[in-house]
Amino acid sequence: MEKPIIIEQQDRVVVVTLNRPAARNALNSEIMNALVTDLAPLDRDPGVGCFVLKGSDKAFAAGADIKEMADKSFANMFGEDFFAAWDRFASFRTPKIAAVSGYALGGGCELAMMCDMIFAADTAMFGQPEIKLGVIPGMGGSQRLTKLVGKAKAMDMILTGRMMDATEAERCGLVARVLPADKLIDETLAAARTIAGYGKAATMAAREAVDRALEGGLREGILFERRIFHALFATHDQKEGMAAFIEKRPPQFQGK
Ligand code: CO8
Repeated sequence: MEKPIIIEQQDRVVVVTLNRPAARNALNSEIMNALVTDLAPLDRDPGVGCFVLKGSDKAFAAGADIKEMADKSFANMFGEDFFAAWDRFASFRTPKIAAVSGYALGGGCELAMMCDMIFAADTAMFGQPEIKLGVIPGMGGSQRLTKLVGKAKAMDMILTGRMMDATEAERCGLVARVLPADKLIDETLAAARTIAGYGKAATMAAREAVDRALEGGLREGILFERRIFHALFATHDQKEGMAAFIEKRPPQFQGK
């Protein structure tokens, strides 16, 4: 049987490929369980500095698996706390980049938004079409999309179910970079290698600090950022990074 995800490590970068191309990478429980279980030890591994999550050329992921959900009752969904395990993926502390080519719809768009940033091929199409199925986003989309693109665009996407192309997604802040489809993976890997080349304590701290800007109030976020900034002065990498700058040489980060 095909594996639900493929994991390949290239030095300090781990590339994860969603592997249900025939079903447009519809996210079923198997994919979810594999992602949270198989990536957990890599997330804790100091030798892993960045994750890249990708799908196929046609689809990053076309949403939660509709066939798996269709017959469930409220009691099933609530009782199982269906899809709650995705929160574990979102809370991985290693920086993660979504490389989106083709469709990122429903849960696929929500999965991309759980990553720290999205690089999109010029073929990418984003959407939260759940309204067409009689439901609403269920993997954090109503919250994350609104934080990322603002109320006007989020309401437009979620209430009409329309798709947004890569250019619009970049313009409204959903996407960090738009790239020609044939350059997507190389450019994403280059960024991932850059991130993985820095000290992991600093990159983990940086993403947590940025997330605070979205998750809490400004006052609390600024204090949180300042305290983490102070704390990084206890690391080897801060001493090394600043010394290397002053001595005009490349830094040798050790992740501690
Ligand atoms: N679920 C299950 N199967 C899917 C899904 C999906 N989301 N998307 C595509 N597939 C399957 C199709 O059924 C088809 O299967 P088969 O070959 O057996 O007929 C196969 O993938 C290929 O699909 P298409 O022939 O439709 O491929 P196209 O390239 O013509 O179209 C699209 C691609 C536009 C992506 C189209 O497949 C589509 O619209 N898919 C559904 C998109 C959608 O509605 N997504 C939202 C799903 S709901 C959701 O994500 C809620 C998340 C929160 C849940 C959390 C609960 C707590």
